[in-house]
Amino acid sequence: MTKSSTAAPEAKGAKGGKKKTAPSAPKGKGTVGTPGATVSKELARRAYRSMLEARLLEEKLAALYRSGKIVGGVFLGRGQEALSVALGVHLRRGDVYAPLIRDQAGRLAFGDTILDTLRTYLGSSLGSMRGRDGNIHRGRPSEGYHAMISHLGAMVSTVCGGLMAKRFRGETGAVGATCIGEGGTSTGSFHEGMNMAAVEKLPLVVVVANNQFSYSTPNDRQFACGDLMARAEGYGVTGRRAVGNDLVDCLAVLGEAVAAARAGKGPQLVVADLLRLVGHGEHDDASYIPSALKKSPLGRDCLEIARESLLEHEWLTAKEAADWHAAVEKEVEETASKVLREPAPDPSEEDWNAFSALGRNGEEAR
Ligand SMILES: Cc1ncc(C[n+]2csc(CCOP(=O)(O)OP(=O)(O)O)c2C)c(N)n1
Ligand SMILES: [Mg+2]
Repeated sequence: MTKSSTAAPEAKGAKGGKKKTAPSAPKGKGTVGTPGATVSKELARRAYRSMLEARLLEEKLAALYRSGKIVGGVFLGRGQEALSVALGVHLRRGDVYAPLIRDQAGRLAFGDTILDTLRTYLGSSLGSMRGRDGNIHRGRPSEGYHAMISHLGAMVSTVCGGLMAKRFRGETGAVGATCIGEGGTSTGSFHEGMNMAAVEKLPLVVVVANNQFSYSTPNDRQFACGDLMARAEGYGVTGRRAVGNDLVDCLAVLGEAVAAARAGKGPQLVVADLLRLVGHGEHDDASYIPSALKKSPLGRDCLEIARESLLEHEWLTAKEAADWHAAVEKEVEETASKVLREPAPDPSEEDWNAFSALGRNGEEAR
């Protein structure tokens, strides 16, 4: 697969920042939209930084995969970082978050680190998964960061479960969120989770990243309803639309969705159109995606749009953009070199047991 690497932005220098009103989301059938929603400079900068980290980290993961250093599949979120980060950045400690395979940006915004990501992919025993899982099935459930079971709808239910548990414990103010592909919305799991969330009026935010393909299956072979927004009405939840490759719009729409869920307004379904700019996984050359689609506005790179938009708003200077790029690149390279030298798990010391919380000698497993 040919894939250009993310070029370092040119440093040109620009002025300081100010607060701007985000563009309102384009209106479509059933759209609630976000007229007048504001996005702060600080939020936009944090989001852009996480997008940049995700992009450069994933480029490194792709290179490590191609050089045979990563065992198993590698699934990347190139082109989907704006939407992903916009969800992660609006969540806070105590919330429940279940990212999927294209959510490296959201994960970093939620508090995951470049170090732990590399430790997981490279099978280091020092990572949070202790070298037992190769890629995206990682999380810290006790911190509300769910480890992915499947990309195809299962996580809507686990987030609902986390929110129900909080309700039973009398905890208030938390939001639960997950992202899903448009293909995943065709599954029974998605339907059951959404329906339960609607009936229970859970503070759930489900973001549909409509990247036009489910692996190689195009949307006209995936659903017949024309517009996924129509599903919100069917479930009896609020529907919103975001421009999937526009960071400022995603931040505004997701900000409203998360705030509405937190304020007790029930489940929020956000639908965003975009294009993944890589294959389904690094084993896939994505040759089934028509070049006309790649050249359409949908195929524009969200990282470039975000950078241009932050420069235009004077929320970021060109020098900062270049410095951030260099700093993140350095961090990724140095962290990868360090993790490549870390120990793999030792099978003779493993105490993992699928059916018991007790270790080999009867002591509580870690
Ligand atoms: C039950 C099941 N069938 C097939 C797969 C393989 N699979 C994983 S993701 C995927 C496509 C998902 O498409 P979509 O939901 O649109 O998400 P995207 O990959 O586009 O982000 C497929 C076929 C699977 N993991 N589980
Ligand atoms: Mg898809």
